[in-house]
Amino acid sequence: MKPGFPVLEVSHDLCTGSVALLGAHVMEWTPAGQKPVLYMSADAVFEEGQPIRGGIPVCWPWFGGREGLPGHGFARLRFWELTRAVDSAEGVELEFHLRGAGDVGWPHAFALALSVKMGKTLEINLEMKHLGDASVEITAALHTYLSVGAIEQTSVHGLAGALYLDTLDDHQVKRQEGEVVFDREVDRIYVSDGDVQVVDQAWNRSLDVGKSGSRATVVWNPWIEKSQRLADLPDDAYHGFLCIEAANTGEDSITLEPDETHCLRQVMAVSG
Ligand code: TA6
Repeated sequence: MKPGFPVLEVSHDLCTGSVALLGAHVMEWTPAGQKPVLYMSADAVFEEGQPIRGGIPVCWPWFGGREGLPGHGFARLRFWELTRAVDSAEGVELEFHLRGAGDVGWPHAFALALSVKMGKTLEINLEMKHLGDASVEITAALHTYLSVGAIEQTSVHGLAGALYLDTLDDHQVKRQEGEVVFDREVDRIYVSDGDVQVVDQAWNRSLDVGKSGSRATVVWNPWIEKSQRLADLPDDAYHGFLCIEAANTGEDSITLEPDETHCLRQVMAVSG
């Protein structure tokens, strides 16, 4: 299904990619000579007001579900404005803005800026400025879907020993023993401000995922039953992706005073 709204296509010596104005949503990033790094569901829905299943959904001003409100906030459901596009030998830089005097479930003025630097690496910066007149608590995530050859032969390194909230087991606090591996649904909020490496044995490659402005890393794979339940995911989709999300959630929510800004950043590179 082709989007029914504007999508910026990037074609550069170092990579190809695309970014939708809906949600300033990075949909594709493929470094030259590589398989696509971002996963996009073959059953994704491209309609205003619907989240896109894949790429990098921007979850703001809340992460997760809220009664009667859109899951993961409204920012990914709004059309952003392209304010900057620069092509250079290092790649393409794009910047998008979303400003509002308030929105559904969020009666506060705000200004968001998302910058995308796409080349041999992919860097996403979400700058969130609170323009209201009292402090607010925000949760957010860059909800990145990464393509892998086979989830059963994929492991996430860099979280050994970290505490995490297991959202599938009553949000109990547990400690990660060894690398994160996948043989069931995984939906965990790790307490971590560090980088991780996704080791994809099937495609014989590793993805280095760094971040800043975040002390929570969400790791998600829907596994079989949830893949079958989600209408915008093929039944076997769990096999070919995982989410590694730079987040401010769990113990790492952000409190912003009026005119205060917070920046959430994620950087990806293919290594090995
Ligand atoms: O980041 C993990 C998660 O919160 C999962 O619980 C799952 O719901 C996923 O996000 C997808 O959320 P979405 O609203 O995009 O379907």
